[in-house]
Amino acid sequence: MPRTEPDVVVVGAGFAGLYQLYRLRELGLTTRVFETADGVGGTWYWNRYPGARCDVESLSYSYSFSPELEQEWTWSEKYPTQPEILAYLEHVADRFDLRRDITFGTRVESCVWDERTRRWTVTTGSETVTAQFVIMATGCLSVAKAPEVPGAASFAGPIHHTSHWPHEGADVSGSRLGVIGTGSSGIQSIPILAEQASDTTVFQRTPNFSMPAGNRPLEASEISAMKRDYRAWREQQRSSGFGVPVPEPTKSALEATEQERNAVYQAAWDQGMLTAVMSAYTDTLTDAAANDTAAEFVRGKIREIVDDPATAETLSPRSFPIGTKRPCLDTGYYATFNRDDVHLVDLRETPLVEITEKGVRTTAGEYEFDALVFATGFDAMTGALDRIDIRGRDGQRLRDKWSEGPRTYLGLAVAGFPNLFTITGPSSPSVLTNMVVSIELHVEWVTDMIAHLRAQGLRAAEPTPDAEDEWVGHVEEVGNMTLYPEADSWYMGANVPGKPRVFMAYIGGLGVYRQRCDEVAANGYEGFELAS
Ligand code: NA7
Repeated sequence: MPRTEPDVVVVGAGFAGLYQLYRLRELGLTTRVFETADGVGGTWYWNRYPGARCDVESLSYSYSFSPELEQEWTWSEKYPTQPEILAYLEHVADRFDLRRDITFGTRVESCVWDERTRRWTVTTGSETVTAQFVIMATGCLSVAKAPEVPGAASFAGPIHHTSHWPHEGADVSGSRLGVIGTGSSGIQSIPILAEQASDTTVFQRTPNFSMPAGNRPLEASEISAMKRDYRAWREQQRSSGFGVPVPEPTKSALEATEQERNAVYQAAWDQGMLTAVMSAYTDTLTDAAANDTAAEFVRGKIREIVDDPATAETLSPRSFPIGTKRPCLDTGYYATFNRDDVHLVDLRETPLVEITEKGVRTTAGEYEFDALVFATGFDAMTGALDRIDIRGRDGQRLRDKWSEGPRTYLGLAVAGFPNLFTITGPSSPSVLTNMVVSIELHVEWVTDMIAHLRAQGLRAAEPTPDAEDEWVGHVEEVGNMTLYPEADSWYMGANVPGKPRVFMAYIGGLGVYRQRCDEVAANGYEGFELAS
């Protein structure tokens, strides 16, 4: 029988939830994991659209905690596909016998702190359990959002959201297809969808910077070299800025001649790596003029690839600095617009008005389709937490506390919400890094803290308001030293109407952040109030 009074409840069974369960079990704690989906995988369970891939290389985007797992799993391509990542996570769940503590098909509806018992009451649709600790492994990109226009229910054909793609696949062959959204999901799927559909129209609100992924099968020799050197590589990952070791730039873009710069950017472009162009110089993310040299290089590439100059210009981002919205890696995205059966609609010129029975209406008129794809992204970072009724001390609701933007200590814990931890929570490096490395950091840190509390006979831990204020201020200060706040990005909450405009990630670097977390622990969990 599953326990109704486990030591810990973990919400979510993606990369974070699975590893958290593994660690807690190692500590000898009883754990219940609740997962909305019918299987493990989190993001990689839901995002099954054609072309879905991670944009961090396979050999880096995997757990480091088990050298045996590293040796026995073999990735097939430079960038892993969604089915391969999901197969990996299913393998992890089976290998470590994790499923027996996971309740699938179950959404957590509320978590309420009881000061008297120092326990959380967690309610799902079907049961109520109490636990000493609640760990939110709910993911940063797990609540999908639709375009904010009326009428979707009236459309006569199918509408597929990229993040809820049908498990059996969606056959768009021979269809007139409309796609709304040109973020990573749109950019990855549009080239494949356009090959299947008879005619494809892409509705673009903001053009994005994208670079060729240069995806390819992995050579046996590079796999064995990595398997040989995995330990050293993992160490470098852990101390790197983004969770992917890259050479640190030493020079300002403005100190280089245009010719030098273009050679450097070309090499970065050819490398097919997400951060290569942005990390070629020291000041790309902090100085507008330096940034524009990289942005202009990519715009030049768009002009080279796209035959029609007007289409190339529409596809060229000009409203935000490169890197301040998540850039994309693609396979043939810009060239897709050279096809006669692919059309681009600029929603800045002619905004969306509504979805109709026949298709999509903009201010320029109605477009008729047989099927629609919404590649319109997520209520990121806070969306999943906001949807659970989380009430801390004195009945305070987390969503009320965060009404002006998320406030956390280290992105890990929240003042007023004892024994609640957020894996890759807002104001941690999370989405600016290789997520698996950030997840491992948080899971290990939280597990160590719980072990410390139990060893000391302590029952509760909670950040002090001062520690939280200091961290929130620091995250903002570091963010303001960069160009990130200039973009209307999901990092800023700007893609969701009415959401407070706050930079929700920590850009100080993963290695620096790790040191800070380690220091906090070494100083007896400085900034936390520990209670018996
Ligand atoms: P993104 O990156 O948030 O992209 C969503 C796209 O949908 C983007 O082009 C949006 O335009 C567009 N969008 C969203 N709402 C609307 C409305 N109402 N009207 C028109 N266009 C709209 O989500 P993805 O799923 O592509 O990628 C998410 C992350 O997954 C990605 O960053 C990687 O980290 C992996 P906008 O730019 O807001 O003007």
